[in-house]
Amino acid sequence: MRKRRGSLVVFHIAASNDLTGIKDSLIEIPRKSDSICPSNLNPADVDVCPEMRLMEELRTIPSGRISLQGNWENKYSEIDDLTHLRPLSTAAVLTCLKRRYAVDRFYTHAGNTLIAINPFKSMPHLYDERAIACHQQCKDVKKMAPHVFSVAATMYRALKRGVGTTAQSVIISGESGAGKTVSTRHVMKYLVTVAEKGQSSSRRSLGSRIEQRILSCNPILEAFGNAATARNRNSSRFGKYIQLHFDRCGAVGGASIQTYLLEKTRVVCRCADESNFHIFYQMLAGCDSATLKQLCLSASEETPTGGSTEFRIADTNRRCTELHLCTASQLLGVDASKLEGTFTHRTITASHSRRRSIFYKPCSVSEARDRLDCLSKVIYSRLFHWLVDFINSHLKGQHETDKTIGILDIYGFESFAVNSLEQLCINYANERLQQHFVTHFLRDLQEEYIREAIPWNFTEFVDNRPCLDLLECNPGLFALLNEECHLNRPSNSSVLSECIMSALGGSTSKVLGRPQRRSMDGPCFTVKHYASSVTYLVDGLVDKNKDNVPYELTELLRQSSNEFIGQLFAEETTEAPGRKKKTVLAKFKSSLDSLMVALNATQPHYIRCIKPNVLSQPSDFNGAFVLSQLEACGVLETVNICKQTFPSKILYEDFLQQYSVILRARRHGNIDQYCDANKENEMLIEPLEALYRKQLNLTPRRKSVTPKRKLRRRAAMSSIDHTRKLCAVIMYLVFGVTYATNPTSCMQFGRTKLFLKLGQLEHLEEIHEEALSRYVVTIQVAWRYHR
Ligand code: AD9
Ligand code: MG
Repeated sequence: MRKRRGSLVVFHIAASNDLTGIKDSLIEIPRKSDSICPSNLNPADVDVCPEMRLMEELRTIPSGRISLQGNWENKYSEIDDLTHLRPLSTAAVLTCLKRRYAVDRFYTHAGNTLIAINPFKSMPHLYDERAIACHQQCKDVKKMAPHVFSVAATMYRALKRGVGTTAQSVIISGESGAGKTVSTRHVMKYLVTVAEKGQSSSRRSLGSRIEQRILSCNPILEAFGNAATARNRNSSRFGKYIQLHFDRCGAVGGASIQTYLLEKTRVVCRCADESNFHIFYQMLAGCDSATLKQLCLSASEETPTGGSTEFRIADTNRRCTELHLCTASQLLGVDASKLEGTFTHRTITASHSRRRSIFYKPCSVSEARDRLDCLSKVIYSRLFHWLVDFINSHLKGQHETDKTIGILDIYGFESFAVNSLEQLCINYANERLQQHFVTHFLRDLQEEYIREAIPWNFTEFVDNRPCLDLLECNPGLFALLNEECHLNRPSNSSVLSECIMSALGGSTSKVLGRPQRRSMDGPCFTVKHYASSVTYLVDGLVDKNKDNVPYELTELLRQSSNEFIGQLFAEETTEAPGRKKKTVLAKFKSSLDSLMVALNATQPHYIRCIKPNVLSQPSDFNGAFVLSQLEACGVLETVNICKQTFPSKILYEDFLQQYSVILRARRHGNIDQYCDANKENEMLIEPLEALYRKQLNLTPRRKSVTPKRKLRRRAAMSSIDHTRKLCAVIMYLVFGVTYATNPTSCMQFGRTKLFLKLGQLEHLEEIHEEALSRYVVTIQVAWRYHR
């Protein structure tokens, strides 16, 4: 180890994406006494060797000569944004996250994405009123440590600023148990609190009602839609997109909730060690004895436990007694014998020569059992949707505005021992979100830079389009399964599996194949999702996709003497026999299409929730497990791109409209002089002109410029150029020397837009507010003077 001018000299990892190329190179970092804080951290300071333990975790990577010097661990934990890592490597990213996690810094920026690692322990001070107030008061997000509130604060400010796309959204993704739902709650709490605080006291009392309603809808929805699974004791079994509507002053005017595919099969069947929806247990534990009696329940009642299907069958047989039938018919408000009839006989309608005949065909035991299950599922799912509609009707605002913030919390990626249609849908939803990220950020952004003529090195990224094509295109998996449903014939799993493999899984297919090892009973196929490969059991796919609800069952419930049950089935959506029914996959796809349309109309923000270990334990950071999640969502590519990008973009006209007041407010004194923006501009433009031309590559080649050409060029450029010049002047006024010495560190001039670095817009906004108040005061003074 050598020392250079009192600074430590260390080995650091080569700028490769793995640890294989470890080499000792020398870099200099500040002395120990130098203060290192996120805002003044020099990127060069963060080159640190990862320790040996990291190497052990990344078993695939051969160990090399590494040594740790000084208090390096602290240096890593100070890095707030992974784009500051030099060199950027997988190991550096992982070490940084691990160090931060060890000192309870669970949030880290990865450019435009916030990485949130689940602490799995209660940290109330991180989310209390003080934390909210701190984020609300701080105008520049760059000055704050990364936090879920900083994403919410950025969205709220952008919404209030009202420049460019005002509608905002945050897409919270990650695997099951990673912390999406908890993050959603925090974002909502922040927005609602800040919006409420900003109102006058009279408006606040009016507004607080809606705000309280918005916050209290979460526990209700979670009671009915969440359940304990093997991966998460409070797993969301439905997806939700919550849109908060704001008025012009930034107060919450209303909200709406859109839900996606409730996993209703959980009511009747689930894996071992998993539970039913929370509400069943909550009711048994919390209802008073009179209510329990009314519902024919006792506190000692067992809800059916999970288990294999054979277990379930025995359970069902034991439970379906005469008494149960009577109780069910009494509660549902239908005739017991009619109810029994819907389980035991199917109705067949035949039409011939203008006459319709109805036949009743006895059902087999398994068919009767399916019908019983179907009854439970359909009642529960209708109840859930009624609840969502009810909540929505109470959150509806007076006026719809385009000032909205959407929060998407959708079930995390799933891969179980046995995967069926539910997992196929859940993983498809995650593929769509990943594709949104890929297209919106990794591809479109890079393409836009090229279009706008901004110097750019295109970064390659992993596109999950092939997997989506396999699932949703025609021919594709969904099309095949839907067709099988419409053929209306008993489906044979082996034949269907072969059909899928031969139609879609040719030797060239990179995303569909046969399972590597036999893990499930029955034919199955493996899809290579962006997160990992998942093997799906073919058995049951078609039936679940059909999701047939016997017509006679819904008809019976529609005529229920129980008003509420009758209401649930009043607007009968079940098609009468003979009509082609939309499958579950088709419905789910179209609901995701609409979601994507909604998201595309917003300025998206991303939170990637990461699960630090499989067992959901606090203070346990499993490097390999975290790495697989980071790789799956392309964090390294994101960081690479964000390092170079200018995340805020704004049309020149919008920029001037919003910030030209900064120009005017610069000058004090006489109002006439003050308003003479042109004079001011000319004074500032001159010194900037050369710099500006250089940046735009407009410097004319001396020899070729004749006076005539010069005049023509000036005339042509003057109108577009003038706008850009004014933008440059404003940037100079706000960012001063930083801008003058290195303009590209702040901004880039595109053909139509100005591109700014992270945090610049917030800083501009701060100056803008200050300028605005000064300008208003000056006008008031001048007005008084003139009077
Ligand atoms: V799933 O896809 O719905 O199965 P989520 O939603 O990603 O999953 P969830 O938000 O429910 O996971 O978090 C799982 C558990 O992690 C919670 O029940 C908490 O016990 C724990 N958690 C998550 N985030 C935090 C946090 N910020 N602080 C403390 C947390 N604990
Ligand atoms: Mg959840």
